[in-house]
Amino acid sequence: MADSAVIVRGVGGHYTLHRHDPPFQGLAYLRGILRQEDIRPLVGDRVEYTSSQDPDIPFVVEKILPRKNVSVRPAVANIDSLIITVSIFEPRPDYLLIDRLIVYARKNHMEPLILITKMDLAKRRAAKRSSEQLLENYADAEAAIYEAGFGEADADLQRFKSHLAGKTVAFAGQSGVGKSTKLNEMFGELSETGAVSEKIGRGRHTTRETTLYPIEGGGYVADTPGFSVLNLADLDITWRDLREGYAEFEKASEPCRFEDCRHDGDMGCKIDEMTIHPERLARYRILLQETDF
Ligand SMILES: Nc1nc2c(ncn2[C@@H]2O[C@H](COP(=O)(O)OP(=O)(O)OP(=O)(O)O)[C@@H](O)[C@H]2O)c(=O)[nH]1
Ligand SMILES: [Mg+2]
Ligand SMILES: [Zn+2]
Repeated sequence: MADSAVIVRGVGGHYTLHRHDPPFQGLAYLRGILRQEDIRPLVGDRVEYTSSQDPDIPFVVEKILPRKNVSVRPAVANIDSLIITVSIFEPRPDYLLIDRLIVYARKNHMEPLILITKMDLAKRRAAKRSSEQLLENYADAEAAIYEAGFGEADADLQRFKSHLAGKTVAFAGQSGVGKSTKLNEMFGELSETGAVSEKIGRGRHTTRETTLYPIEGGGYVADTPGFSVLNLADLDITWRDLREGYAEFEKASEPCRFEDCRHDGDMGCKIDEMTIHPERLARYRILLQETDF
């Protein structure tokens, strides 16, 4: 009889399995047949496992259950929400990256969420402008926006945490925006409960591997290596996927009626700066060039 669990970590062919209810955690290797089939198990995969004869690695993964979705960068399966993390200061927001991640999340049936960090630095004029510009750009993008920072500026973090309860969520965003820091602030107590065997890397330690941390009360959160390069064509995103990634186009009071319209300034197209924030529209048109099919 095989039980099921979730892969929360994979290093050198060894996988840590976890289940919330009934509680279970253990180390497993992969059944040979799965290795031959060249299936690469991912963190987030739901698997069936049995006991092994090996006391050091007491379990065997027998089967990988069907995936809801797979994110490539970070490599995680079955993500419910993608936390697009952006800081208002060092590094400054990479708007094209945010736009790409929203499209990517929509296409892969993940809920896009925007977490704005370093709000405590909003007393600097440039940082404050960044936070305003973010809110303006994404006001109608149908991605919930939360603001967090050190000290009093982290008012939203607990509200954000409740939003995530029971879900499998992954942080994405440039290196240095505070993904590991916010994860620690929200779920830091995890490392003390013994739910995970090691402490989540803090502050200046750059994250190198993707690990899933069980969240108290159900769900998982993935800390991931930071990344800043993401090309839409590499992610199999077509121009139609791109267009569908923009809630603004659908919500327009005067929607474009052309079925095959790229909203690229074509004759008769109703999409313009009144439909969507001008900067977001300009970037959409840049991203169209990335989807060359
Ligand atoms: N002022 C301020 N600094 C922050 C905040 N959040 C994170 N930082 C700092 O930003 C730096 C980078 O934070 P990390 O959490 O390591 O960033 P990361 O996104 O995990 O980076 P990678 O793992 O490299 O992708 C650290 O020095 C943090 O202390 C914040 O809300 N306010
Ligand atoms: Mg990190
Ligand atoms: Zn159009």
